[in-house]
Formats: sequence, structure tokens, C-alpha cells
Amino acid sequence: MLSLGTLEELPQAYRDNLTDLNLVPLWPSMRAVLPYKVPTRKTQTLNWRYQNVRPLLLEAGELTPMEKAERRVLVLANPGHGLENMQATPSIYLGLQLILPGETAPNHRHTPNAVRIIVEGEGAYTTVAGEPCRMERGDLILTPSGKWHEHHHEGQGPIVWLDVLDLPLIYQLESSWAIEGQNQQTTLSRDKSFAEYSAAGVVPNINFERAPSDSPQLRYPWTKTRACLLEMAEHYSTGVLRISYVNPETGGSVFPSLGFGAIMLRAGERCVLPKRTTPCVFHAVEGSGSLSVDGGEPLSWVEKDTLSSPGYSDIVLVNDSKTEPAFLITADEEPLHQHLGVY
Ligand code: GTQ
Repeated sequence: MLSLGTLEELPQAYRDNLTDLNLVPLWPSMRAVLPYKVPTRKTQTLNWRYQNVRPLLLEAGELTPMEKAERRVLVLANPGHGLENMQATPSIYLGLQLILPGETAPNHRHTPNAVRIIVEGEGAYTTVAGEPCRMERGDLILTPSGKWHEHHHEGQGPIVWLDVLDLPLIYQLESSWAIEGQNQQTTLSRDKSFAEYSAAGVVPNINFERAPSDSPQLRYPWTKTRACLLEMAEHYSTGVLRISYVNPETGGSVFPSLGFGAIMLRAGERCVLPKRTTPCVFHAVEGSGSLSVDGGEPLSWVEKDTLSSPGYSDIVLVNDSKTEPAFLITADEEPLHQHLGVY
């Protein structure tokens, strides 16, 4: 490897002249932006333990009425990226959102793509482009870029979900903006996951229009994902049990930016994930266990916890239970890495 010149080796007067003209010499910073073989990763391995976040989120419910929040969210910010930047990974924003019974988070739309993963509570629904999507624990609900969405809660007790957005990416592209609208009028009582996309490989053959761009399926019920993973476990006694959430029309990722999946850990399983370039977010839907990165100290997790890990690292997930499976939903930047040719 070359030994590159430093900034200090340059005369101060020369450096000042460069600065005056908004110029920067590359060579002192060359290895910072093009490190040798392995990228610099700011994404820290972290667990935002739900038991720690929940009381503060409920307190936000007392401190800040919905009218003053628009969205009542505590952002899960990775300190490696600077808390103020609200990044869990370079492209992923995470937030835990609270709605109290009878409250509505008003209609709006924005350029970033969003997913909700339901953490606790019953009786809420989010209306996305006119489709009311019921929110049940573990469900994954899409709000693709530009689609109107509003959240309602008609049940008892708080509802909490995890928001996963590509906001940091869209913001960095200087393309992040939102507008508010009147609440949506809809005659539908359910979303398409109940009829048009209720079973793999089967579609209605009347009044059915294909929608090839955004995923036409907005809600991915957890009960079905869970059943699918258990079914896979019946057939595969070894190997990683992992599914991807896809656009049912194309088979591709649900968003061009972020990818979503779910992992089942068999009872007592120690699961070594294939090493990948993309950082990853894990949300524990059921069970408890640990995550270790690059052979480091295992980080414990329980149901409802949300974790992050950097890319280019060896990841091991362990299920603590010797009798029950554990389930995690994942979010990562794979589609983006694929598009860019860096995956
Ligand atoms: O529910 O639409 O966590 O617009 C951040 C921005 C949630 C939402 C967030 C949003 C939303």
C-alpha cells in the first residue's frame, strides 16, 4: 500500500488558498473515503430494548397531544451515525410510534417509503391509498412513496408499531418532502391481503387489474408469514429458515430501496447468517435469544426488541429456548446494494 501525504505536510498558506477557493486535496483523505478492502461502517451493533423505550413512549402520550405531534414517534437513532441524523443504518430510519385509543394520526403523504411492523395493541388500522389495513401484531404494512396514509385507533389501550423508512436516503438525495390532506373517504372495509392477495399463486379473475409498479399488496399478515416459516421448518431440518417479503406481481423487493424479510430460529438453534454487504435491522416478534457480530460479545434480545448490525460482518443469531421457535423480522438495504452493483 502507498503511504499517502498528509494535510500537515502542505504549507499552511497553500492550504488556506485551497480553502478560499472551496478546494480540497484528495490524497490526505484518500484512505478515509476509499479504505482498504473493507468499508468504514458507522452503524453500531445495538439493541433498542422495548422495555426501556415503552415507558418513555407512553410518557410522550401524556406530554404531547396528537395535534402537536402529527406523528408521535420516538426515533431509534444509531449513535454511530450521530443521534441528530436519525439513522439506524445509512438508509434506514426507525421509529416507535404510539397512538392512544380514539386518536387519529392525520392524512399525509411523502416521498420516502415506509413500512409499519406492529409491536403491540389491537383495534387500530392504517388507511393507505384508500385501503384500510388492520394492524395486528407482527403484521408488515407498506406505505409506498407518494401514497396517502392516516392511522386510526378504535381499540382499547395503546397501539405501538415500528416505522421503517428510507428517509435518510431520500433526505440525503434532497428529495424528502411531505404534504397534508383531508382524511381519506373509503367504502372498503379491508385491504387487498384479504381477497386479491390472500394466497400465493391465486388471484381473482374478475375486476382484477395488475399493478406492476408499486407492490399492490400493502398488508402482509404475520399469521401467514409465521405459518409459512413453520411449514418450511417441516421440510428443511437444516439451513437458515428465512423468507423475503416481495411484490407479488414482480417477485422483487417491496421497495426499490429497502428489503424486508423474516427469520425463524428453530428451538435451541444457533444460526450463522451468510455474510452480506448490507447493514441489517432485526425486530424480534416472538421468542428470545442473542445476536453477535464478528465474534463479539453476544447481545441479548427478547420479544419486541429492535436491533441493528453493520454490513460486511459475520452475524450469529441464537434462540435461547430449547423448546419454542423464535421469529425475527428483518429490514436491510439489499435492493439498493443490488441496484448499485455493490451487493
Ligand atoms: O406514520 O407517516 O415514523 O410520516 C416518520 C414519518 C412515521 C408516518 C414516522 C412519518 C410517519
